[in-house]
Amino acid sequence: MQDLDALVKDALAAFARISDADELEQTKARYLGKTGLLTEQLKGLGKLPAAEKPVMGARINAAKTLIEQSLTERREAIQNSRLEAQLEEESLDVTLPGRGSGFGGLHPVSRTLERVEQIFHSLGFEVADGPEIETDFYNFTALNQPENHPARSMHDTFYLEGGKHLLRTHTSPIQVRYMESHQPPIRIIAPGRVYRVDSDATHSPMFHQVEGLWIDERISFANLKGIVTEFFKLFFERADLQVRFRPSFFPFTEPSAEIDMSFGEGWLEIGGCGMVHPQVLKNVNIDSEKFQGFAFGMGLDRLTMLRYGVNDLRLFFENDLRFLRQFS
Ligand code: 2NM
Repeated sequence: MQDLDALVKDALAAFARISDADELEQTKARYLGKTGLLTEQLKGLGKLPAAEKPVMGARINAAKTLIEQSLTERREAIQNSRLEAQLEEESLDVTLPGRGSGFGGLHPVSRTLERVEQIFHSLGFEVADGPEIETDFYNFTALNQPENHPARSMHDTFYLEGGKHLLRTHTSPIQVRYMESHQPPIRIIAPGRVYRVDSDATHSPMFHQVEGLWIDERISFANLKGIVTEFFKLFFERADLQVRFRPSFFPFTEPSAEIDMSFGEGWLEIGGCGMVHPQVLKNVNIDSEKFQGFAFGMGLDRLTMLRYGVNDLRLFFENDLRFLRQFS
């Protein structure tokens, strides 16, 4: 029969080395389990002479108590250190300052729009708005765009299912709606998103336009030239900026012109304009004998590219913060 004191010492030393709960329970089985070392001692009692049984029995029980106590202590110690490690890991310093949420900035095209609105406001224009989903009437028919005009094809215009509605291809329908509900004098700009079936470095299927409209008695092409030239000088902050009006054609204006500008190094096409076609005025019940007016249109994205020196239109719509942060 193995020495009991040595067995207890052995068990206590084994428990002390263990810091894993599962391993501790396995080691417990080695001493206190059904076939454990201490249990074997108890089984051996039967073979002892009757006189030695009580003494040996008491000794074995004392040893068992010692081992069980040590086991309980070790269990608690392991549990405590596990809890402490967990608390340490999950600790949260609620007194630390917040990380902050950063400040957003305006998209460069929005900055351009604000600038355009501010300049035209200073020239006496109001801002008008309208739906991006339009009918064929407001987008084309009212604007004197013939039925067979290529812009009306599926190839160039996004039609909604059913074919009754489309995504506006310019902001002119805003002006048609405004003329329908207001009599002259009318002096508005109509900014917003427009949509065309087109996509490359200089064309996006969605882009931004601003159009202007001034209708009153005795409004002439000279007024158009004055307003447009003044706008571009203010927008680009260049008093030496040149503006040129090159004859062109639009169904909704007559005469019509392309607007070119120059800082002294060649000409850049920057917009279109003309005197509103009498048929357009008739379509919205404005007396075309009494009133005339001019209209013009330009791309806000293109204005933004020129002002900030951006060479790829698609950068505006990729939402890459490395690009966008450069403008705020
Ligand atoms: C342009 C060029 C020329 C234009 C015409 C009208 C309306 F509604 F009065 F007829 N709005 N915008 C117009 C005229 C737009 O953009 C290049």
